[in-house]
Amino acid sequence: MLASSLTQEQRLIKNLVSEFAEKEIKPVASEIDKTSAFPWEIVEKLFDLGFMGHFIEERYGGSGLDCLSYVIALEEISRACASTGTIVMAHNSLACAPIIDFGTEEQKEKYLPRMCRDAIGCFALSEPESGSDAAGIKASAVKKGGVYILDGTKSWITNGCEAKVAVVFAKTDKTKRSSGITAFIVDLDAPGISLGKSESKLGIKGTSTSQIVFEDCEVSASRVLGEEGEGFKVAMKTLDAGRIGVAAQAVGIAQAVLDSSTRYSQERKAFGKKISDFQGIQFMLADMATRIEASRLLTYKAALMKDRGEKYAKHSSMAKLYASETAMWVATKGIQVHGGNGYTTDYPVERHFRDAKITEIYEGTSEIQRIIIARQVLSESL
Ligand code: COS
Repeated sequence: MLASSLTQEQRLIKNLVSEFAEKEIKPVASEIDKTSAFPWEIVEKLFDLGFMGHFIEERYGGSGLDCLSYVIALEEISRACASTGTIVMAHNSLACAPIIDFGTEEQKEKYLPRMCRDAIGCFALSEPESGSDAAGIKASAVKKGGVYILDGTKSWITNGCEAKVAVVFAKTDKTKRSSGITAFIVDLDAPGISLGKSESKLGIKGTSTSQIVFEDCEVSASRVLGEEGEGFKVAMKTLDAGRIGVAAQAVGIAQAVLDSSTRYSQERKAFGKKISDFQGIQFMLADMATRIEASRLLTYKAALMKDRGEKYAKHSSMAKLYASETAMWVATKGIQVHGGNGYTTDYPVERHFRDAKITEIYEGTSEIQRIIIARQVLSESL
């Protein structure tokens, strides 16, 4: 997918986001990382620009845009600041998207206008003892008349501290694994909800990652998202799409490393010449650029398949797996190009290195992506 084959709208979005990211996000990215401060000012501007309601139809106040323009925007945002990319992604891919895809008209009218105006969303699936094994969650939702009583602790919730709305997964039938899970839309200011442990992380430090604790929390039966017992499929389909976003974020982080490494190699001198004149450095830059382009193409392909209504789960996992491992590889090489300087906080590559790591973990580890891809490959050969 060459830039020239993007639609005019997609090219416009690329230019708009890249200009915004360069001017407003990149200059403060290092400070966000150092202070671990949630970038409220930037997020408010992203709401105003329509990027927090990317997929939400215009009739609810959103931008009604496609997945390809989403990955283009996310790459540019994450290239400037991976923390901001994560906040945008958790909100759009994991909180808004399942409401768009599985919500009733009443649920959409109640939540989507707020979620493209100012209400940040989050996705509460993982638990202290259940990450990769999503069907093993223990949180329970017991039906009593017209309400469900939610109990349990959700862990690693991106945007957990700032979110107003959560898509929460709980067992409505504890005797079953995946088919006993139901998804709910939950207002986080309801009684019986509190924040638990807040994580201190290696990277994406401008994001909050916290536990959300539910104790005798009443949720109306009208907030069931999809059908009772269908929550696991809601989660899996949401993650199938969400992983394309993580791939785009990884491409953005890797591109930032390449930008920085290319610039550095043309400024830094050793043995009387610029280090970019040495083949050892040139080969690293060439390999970085090639792997990034391959990751971008896989990501664009998965996004296009989704936009065209084709089956895309295998391609989304392939894009996420390859782009995230590329980001980590590129970040390691980028530090090598920078030498001792790359190991210090004077240069941004050490931040990119720390930020890249999460893309191999969240929304399904690299090992989970390999399981999903292998299952598909094996079933296609039957
Ligand atoms: N879309 C729709 N349905 C899906 C699906 C998908 N992508 N993946 C699985 N299902 C369905 C299966 O078809 C099966 O349905 P039936 O019971 O009707 O046959 C059901 O869900 C159970 O599937 P499966 O047996 O494959 O579940 P597993 O427990 O083996 O788990 C993996 C599958 C490992 C893929 C899943 O647990 C997973 O993705 N884990 C990672 C979770 C994750 O990304 N966590 C991060 C949280 S957000 S930071």
